[in-house]
Amino acid sequence: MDKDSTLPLLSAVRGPHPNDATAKVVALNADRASGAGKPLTSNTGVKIADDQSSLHAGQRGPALLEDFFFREKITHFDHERIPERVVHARGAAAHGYFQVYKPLGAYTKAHFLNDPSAKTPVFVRFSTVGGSRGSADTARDVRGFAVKFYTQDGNFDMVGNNMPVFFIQDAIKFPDLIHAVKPEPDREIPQASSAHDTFYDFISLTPESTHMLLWLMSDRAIPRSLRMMEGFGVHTFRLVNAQGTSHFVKFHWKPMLGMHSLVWDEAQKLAGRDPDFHRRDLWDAIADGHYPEWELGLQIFDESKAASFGFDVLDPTKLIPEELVPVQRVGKMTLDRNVDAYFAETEQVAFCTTHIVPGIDFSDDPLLQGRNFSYLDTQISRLGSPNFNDLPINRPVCPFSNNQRDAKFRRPIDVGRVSYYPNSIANGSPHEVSLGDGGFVTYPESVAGPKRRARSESFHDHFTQALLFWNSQTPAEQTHIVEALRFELAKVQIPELRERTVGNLALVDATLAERVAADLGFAANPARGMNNGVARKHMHPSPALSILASPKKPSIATRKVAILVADGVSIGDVETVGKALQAQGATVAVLASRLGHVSGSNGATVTVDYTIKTMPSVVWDAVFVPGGANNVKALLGSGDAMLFVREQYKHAKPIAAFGDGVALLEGAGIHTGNGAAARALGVIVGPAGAAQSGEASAFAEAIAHGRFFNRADLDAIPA
Ligand code: HDE
Repeated sequence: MDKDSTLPLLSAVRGPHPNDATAKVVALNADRASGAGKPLTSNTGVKIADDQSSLHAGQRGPALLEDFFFREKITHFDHERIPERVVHARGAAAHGYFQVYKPLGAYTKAHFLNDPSAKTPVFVRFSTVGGSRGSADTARDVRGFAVKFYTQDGNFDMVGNNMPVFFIQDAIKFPDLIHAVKPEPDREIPQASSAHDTFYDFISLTPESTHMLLWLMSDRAIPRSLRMMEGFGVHTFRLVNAQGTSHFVKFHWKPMLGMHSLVWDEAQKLAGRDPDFHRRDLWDAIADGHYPEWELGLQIFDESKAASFGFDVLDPTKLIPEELVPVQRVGKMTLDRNVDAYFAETEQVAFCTTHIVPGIDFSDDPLLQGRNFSYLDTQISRLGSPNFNDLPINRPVCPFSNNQRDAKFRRPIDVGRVSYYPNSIANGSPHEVSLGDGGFVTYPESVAGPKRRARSESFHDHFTQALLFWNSQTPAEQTHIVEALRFELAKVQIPELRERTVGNLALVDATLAERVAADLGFAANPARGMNNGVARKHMHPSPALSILASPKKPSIATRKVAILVADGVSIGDVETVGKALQAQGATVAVLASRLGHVSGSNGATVTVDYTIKTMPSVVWDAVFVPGGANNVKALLGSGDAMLFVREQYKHAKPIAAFGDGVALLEGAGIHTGNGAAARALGVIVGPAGAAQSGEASAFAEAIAHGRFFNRADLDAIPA
């Protein structure tokens, strides 16, 4: 490195709207406004000469009612909040596009699934479920994964989650579930956490939720990044082709970066250190040109195949193992543009499960049927009017016309005398459209039977798939589930709730229940669970349900690596490792106790990107400690640096140290002994001096691998 030079460590290609040029996106952007270079005016366009003082009588007298500038501004401000979403209040969103790989006409007539040349604009909002709008991103929770496709045939909203099943089978239980998980109503505690009595009271009395409870306690509930999680439509839907033939379908989103998760201690610390961790990660990745991508996956099957599964595909507490029906990857979604205005876009976007297009239809899943009522209703409450689809972020990009009129915030100025159909005064316009010309026709499914208020018997097996999920996890993931349950249940105050929950777990698997109970001071007892007498069946484990067993691309793209430095650092080490990792797409930054420059052992300097205090261990995927005797002496004397490497180790992250840098790891209690053994634990130790490229690539491999849960002594590390 040249004297005074800096590694261009933080690539910042933050250009405006890279896809502004495409016609469809321009349509979405039609309402974008900027005040740049323009005069300040009132909302009616009157130019404002003084925005610093309100109008008063005399020099020190009272305010005057006639101050229309002041009143307009304050009144607007007083009304700047709308009700937050009753669930999924905390979110982050981005624009992008979807492209299908090849026509899917055999299954669906939906245009956007048939034209590989079409880039269908999308808007995607990710969210947590339980917390309020200001809560932390890294809460243990389900993540919402809602995609609005602005297709030529109208908007299609795929309002999914990052887990393929749900807690309940019937929508009438949704208010109860949400009341139970939200802060308790008398004290409004705890925020964004399921670890409390009311949740476990409800959940343990609702054994159908046991499968989803295990997902919630798994690493799926603490994703490393919104860009590194799967998405699911959850319910069974229908695809309908031009001949009117229907197939069932389950929707999947597969992240191109593979799946990665946090560990629980890290997630909790992040909630304080950077409550915007996921939002920031998504924003920065897109701003830096690292566009997140997912492949759309479809599990397609027909009624007779569905009948052979041994569970009901209309039951949203069940999934279809990929080994039973493979996931076909049919297209790719790319998010390439951040929002301009959080409120106008992320807050005002209105997803409805009823927003479907010809070629897609509902199944009779009772949860989906209930959702089909709820979303339209909630948007009217949140956005104040049935005209919410007139908001720029919700408007279709295809033409639309009908006889709906008026209501609050009506935006179009409808022309003419006719607001009804049929009519002759407007020559029958706007007119109905036949099936052949793209009119939506509901799939004519036969229905029969008495009206009844009861669950189908085919919904009664609550534990088979919970066991499938448990058996499909790697040992490390099973341990995380056990630890999460112990954590949550130890926060529960009423002993009976703990025992009933563990009783349900015992109905899934005796070992699971015993391991959880071991820390809670009682013995697991299946008789305490909610056994409805339906025998649990055996299903073959499904490796696709495990994050760690799922195949990953060996990539370190967008992973964040910290280099800890102080005066006297070996610049050669910083360069070798920094450049090697950057060349593979990682984000590398230099951290020291203060901003500015540190001087290297050879007289050159390195620019410091962040202080260790402001960007602590939990926000990084890996750490490198370069050599340099004075460098390491200073770091050994820094509690922040010591905590940093300890936490990296405790959170199972890859660590590398060269030359004198190894002393910092040893000082922190990290075993660096036998090189090969340490390497297998994700600790890469290199020599002092120049020839370290082998170690640099071993470090990159360790970062691509992710976490090293094979470290046996994690609990002993004091961090
Ligand atoms: Fe939702 N859900 N939900 N939900 N849901 C809402 O709509 C509801 C369910 C999901 O980013 C609400 O606009 C009922 C399953 C996402 O804006 C509301 C039931 C799945 C989002 C609502 C469910 C979801 C919501 C609250 C049980 C995964 C956020 C605010 C029958 C497939 C969308 C709003 C966004 C939001 C109702 C269950 C996903 C109240 C009644 C299952 C991703 O309408």
